[in-house]
Amino acid sequence: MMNQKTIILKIGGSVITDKNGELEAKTEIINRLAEEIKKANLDNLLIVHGGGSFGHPMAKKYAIKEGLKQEEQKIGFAETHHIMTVLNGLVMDALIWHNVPALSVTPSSCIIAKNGRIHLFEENILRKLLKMGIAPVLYGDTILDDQLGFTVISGDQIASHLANKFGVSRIVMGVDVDGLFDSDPKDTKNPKLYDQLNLEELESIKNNIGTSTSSDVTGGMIGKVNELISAIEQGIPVSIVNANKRNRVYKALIGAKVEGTILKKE
Ligand code: IP8
Repeated sequence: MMNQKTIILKIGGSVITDKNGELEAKTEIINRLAEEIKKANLDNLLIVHGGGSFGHPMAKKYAIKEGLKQEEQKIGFAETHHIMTVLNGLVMDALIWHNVPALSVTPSSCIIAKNGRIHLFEENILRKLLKMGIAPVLYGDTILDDQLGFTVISGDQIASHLANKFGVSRIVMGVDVDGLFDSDPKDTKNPKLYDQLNLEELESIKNNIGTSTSSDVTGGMIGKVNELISAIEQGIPVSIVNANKRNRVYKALIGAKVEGTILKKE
């Protein structure tokens, strides 16, 4: 048995990479987040990160999410996975450098999808690591799919799936904006930040949520919210905070009051 309920931290790809560039990691931010994770000192943490300018452009170029249709996509499948291991390596470097006991768990080696949704997940390793106080680190990845041949799954889908399976206490989403706004904060002047939304409210404002990360093959902010709904329905609260701003992830991890949006069932 795990001592305390697990907390999931999902770090957005747009936080740890420059989405305007190609294969540009933001190593200073990765290091600062590793420092905040160390400072939070949790022995029940599971970390998931996104793909940003590493995974998405390549997944798009080879249409990996849509599945295997042509021979030429196979190298794209392999390359997209590989480039995600490179980004993951940078995250792991920072975590280990900051003395966080963390172990990379490769999604393509423990998950099989069916029509783009997680179908089989070998979770024993994650459970054992968590029991030992070692943080498993997963990421959005290219994985095999029983129907499509292969596909892409987002870190959000992994986070939400594990939240439901493990009955976690909460999910912290580190993104590149202050939380959920009534309009796209990257395109609008004076957007209003929601500090708390219940499921009903979330459903009613969903269409106004910004699509500024539409270069994502996995759906940007709307995709994120849609993935999280099943976890919120299970009563798992989700805090969305700006990971670009110092100590917001730290505060959310330790459960302190912090600027951002909390999504709750009621
Ligand atoms: O950034 C997608 O993960 P996400 C990963 O969490 C790839 O949506 C391979 C594009």
